[in-house]
Amino acid sequence: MNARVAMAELIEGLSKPEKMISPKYFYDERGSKLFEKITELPEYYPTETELAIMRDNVDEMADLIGPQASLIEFGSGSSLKTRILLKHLHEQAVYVPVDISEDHLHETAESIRAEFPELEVLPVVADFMHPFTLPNPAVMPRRNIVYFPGSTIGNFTHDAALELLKVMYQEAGEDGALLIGVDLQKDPAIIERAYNDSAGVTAEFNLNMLRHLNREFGSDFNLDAFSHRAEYDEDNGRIEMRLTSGEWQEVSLGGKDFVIEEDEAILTEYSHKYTLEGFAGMAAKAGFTVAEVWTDAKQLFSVQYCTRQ
Ligand code: AVJ
Repeated sequence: MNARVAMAELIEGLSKPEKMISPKYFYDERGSKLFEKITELPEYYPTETELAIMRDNVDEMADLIGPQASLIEFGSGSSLKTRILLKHLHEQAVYVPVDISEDHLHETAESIRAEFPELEVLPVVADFMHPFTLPNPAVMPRRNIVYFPGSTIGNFTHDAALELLKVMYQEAGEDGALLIGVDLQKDPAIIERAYNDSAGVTAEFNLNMLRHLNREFGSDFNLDAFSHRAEYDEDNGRIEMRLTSGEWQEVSLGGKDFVIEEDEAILTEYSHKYTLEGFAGMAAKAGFTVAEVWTDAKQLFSVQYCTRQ
């Protein structure tokens, strides 16, 4: 994303009645490391639960996907989950990671190539919120499988999530399918604990967003004044993460000044949790049928295989 567009978007968010900053600004180098640490926390159940679901069911997934598929990952994961899937696919044909960050993408592509020398890896630099052109592989794949692990879908409001599913529908093509990780609604106490860990890593991750903006966009947020909040909103089925300023401050960004009142909060992230019915309903609006759902014994998390209707 170009710097001028990013600046305009940041200014727009900070000009809203409730100030907000997109969760994509979490992920500078330090932020990515902090997220890694989050995934290893005892309270943060999504990563290890999804990984276990993949490990336990990957053979069945590979059978459903069939041979010579093109795996199109939205976001350049290079995660363990992706590797497990690639390892088990039958006659794996092509891996297409799609990401807006070129650096990250090429790093991913290189490490996947090193691990899977037979696999054709064709990275695409694109903003996957909008349709993009798929690369031409050496051997025509039998079908496209869009892969979207990690419950990243949770970051999007229901409207935006539906738009994204429509792009996935289009990229999957005629006989294609979607394999997606979706975090589930459950006892709010379990969810709130996952976003308010006792070691304070999530708080540090949240705060790092402002550190990132200060460095990259020349703003002057007083980091010391902010504290981390994460609350589960049961009506909307989502975690809402905020940074609350304990003091009045005036922040300048891109030539504009923003007043932050004492105890005013900036919204930094939504993390939506779904019921199985809720997700199926949204997927149906995008043209998908949920054909298979795998969960863990406690029904904390799901991986869902969706075919085009
Ligand atoms: C990467 C969006 C799936 O929502 O759980 C973790 C990000 N934020 N702890 C999530 C996150 C705070 C994470 N996602």
